[in-house]
Amino acid sequence: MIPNVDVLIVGAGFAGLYALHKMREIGVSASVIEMADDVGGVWYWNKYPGARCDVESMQYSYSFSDDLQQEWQWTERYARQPEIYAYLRHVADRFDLRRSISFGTTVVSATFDDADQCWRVGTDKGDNIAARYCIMASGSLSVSRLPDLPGIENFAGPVLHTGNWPDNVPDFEGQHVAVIGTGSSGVQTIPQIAQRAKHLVVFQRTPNFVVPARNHPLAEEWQARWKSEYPEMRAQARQVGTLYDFSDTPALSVSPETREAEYQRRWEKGGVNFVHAFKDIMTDIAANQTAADFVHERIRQAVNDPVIAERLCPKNYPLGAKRICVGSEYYETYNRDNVTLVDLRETPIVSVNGQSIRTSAANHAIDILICATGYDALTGALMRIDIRGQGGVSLAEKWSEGPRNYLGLMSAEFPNMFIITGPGSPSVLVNMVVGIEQHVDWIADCILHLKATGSAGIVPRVDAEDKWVQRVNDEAASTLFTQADSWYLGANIPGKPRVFMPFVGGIGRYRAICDQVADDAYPGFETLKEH
Ligand code: FAD
Ligand code: N01
Repeated sequence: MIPNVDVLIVGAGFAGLYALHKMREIGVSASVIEMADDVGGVWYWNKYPGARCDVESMQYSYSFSDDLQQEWQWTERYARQPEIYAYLRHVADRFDLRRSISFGTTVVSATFDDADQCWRVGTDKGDNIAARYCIMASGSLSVSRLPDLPGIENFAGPVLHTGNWPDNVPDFEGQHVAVIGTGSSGVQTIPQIAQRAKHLVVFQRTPNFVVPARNHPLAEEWQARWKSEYPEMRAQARQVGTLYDFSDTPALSVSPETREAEYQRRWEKGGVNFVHAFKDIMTDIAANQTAADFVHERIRQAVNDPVIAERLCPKNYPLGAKRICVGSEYYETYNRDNVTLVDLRETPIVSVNGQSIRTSAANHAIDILICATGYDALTGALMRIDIRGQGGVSLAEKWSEGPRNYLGLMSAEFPNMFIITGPGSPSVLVNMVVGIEQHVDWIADCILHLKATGSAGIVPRVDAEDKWVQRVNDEAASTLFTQADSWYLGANIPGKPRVFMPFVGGIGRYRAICDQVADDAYPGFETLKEH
């Protein structure tokens, strides 16, 4: 049985591992519960061909230990999944974290005990653990979602989800493979599968904007120089998330030629940096259209068949309002003879049968079905746990109209439960390792403050929470982010409330707000007195 602890952490990805290390550092007892049989989180589950990060490896890594960042060698500009997984395994071993992690165990309930002022956490193994604090490091993109296709349960071959990829995957060679979904996961895996499969059919519902990665091996000297500059680089990243080349110039303030040249320069360098070519791309639809037009032209250049090229051009939402994708040879893949693109808006799937997928226009013979169909993002992992706060109030009921919390960190009536990179925080809009470290450090300071002041805990006030939720909504409404049916809004999950969940104000501003709250002795929160 898992023993009682001061801090119970759910999840052993980037967030849970650092939280455990930090809790030990501040001298509180902590343990982690993880449903997988190893550490890694996303990088344990997403073993699909082509999986890699799209924040550069030198930045998509922890900053909390200089020894760690100096000794670890990345091999590519954007590390592949096996390398990031190896890195997280190394972190677990290097900091002796495994002895406090219970693997293969799922947290199913967490109930606040008003009398004893602690959380009582239940698992699928029958544990009942008392912990004063809970840290929900359960992930923003950890609950994968299969599509509701008529007859999918009758499909005779393997049905794989990119976010829950098994170790023993059948060889794609000589097989008829289908990929449903063209978000970041589909974009990464489609070119890889196309190289192996006899035939690949891509079922696209909405095309995405895909910028080239321009991935390459990392030169020794370049990595050494970067490491020597880590103190300054990490300090900057704490303000901006990722060290992109941010512009202060509005897109329409320059000539079309200058604009084109700037887009071209960024296109050639590769990566998400493209979106930061002008300062108003995510706030002004006319500015945004110039970037979209540029990408449309690149698609038309890359794809030989003009009809297929038009199908691949996203036209009904602003660039960046759905998470921009970073790909390698993505558009070029549609020039291959063994790849077919099916536009589900023209010809929807009618049924899945034993060995085929039937659309309104054709029957496609399929041996292996790959679903790159995304996640119940940001709230999904929390909603799967029966979380009950003061007086038995249910988090799922409280959030039924959309997530409500203060600073994205804690929800009123749920004392001592901290949420890492969840809704109401910059979360998935920034380099998530930076967001994770900021959250964990803030939580550690908060726990130390509570200990120093002899408090049994902390809980947000409802009025502070209401104001924060309003602010998150208002800031999002002033951008173009709300103008697409994205998972940021829960639009990919039938019945999920349509609320833009992350805080769009950036990690620097957000950090300043959180720090100010801590410096001012936690206004907007109430502390619990020891009984
Ligand atoms: P996760 O890594 O999701 O870990 C959460 C863990 O909690 C999981 O292991 C899960 O099994 C466990 N868990 C959940 N519920 C329970 C429960 N009830 N009981 C027990 N265990 C539970 N972000 C970037 O900033 N840059 C990138 O380049 C980038 N690339 C990505 C690529 C892919 C393929 C994906 C899917 C995401 C990517 N992300 C990227 C986002 C990614 O989610 C974060 O960067 C980061 O890995 C999140 O770490 P985490 O620890 O918060 O969550
Ligand atoms: O998921 P998605 P993802 N029938 O939700 C389609 C991170 N990530 O796993 O847009 C047909 O983006 C759906 O279509 P539509 C990153 O933050 C990063 O790709 O809903 N199609 C869409 O095309 C990313 O944003 C990397 O119309 C269906 C696709 O499936 C997030 O994870 C790599 C369907 C889902 O796209 C999620 O990415 C991978 C249906 N019933 C992931 N249901 C990096 O490169 C869904 N779709 C860093």
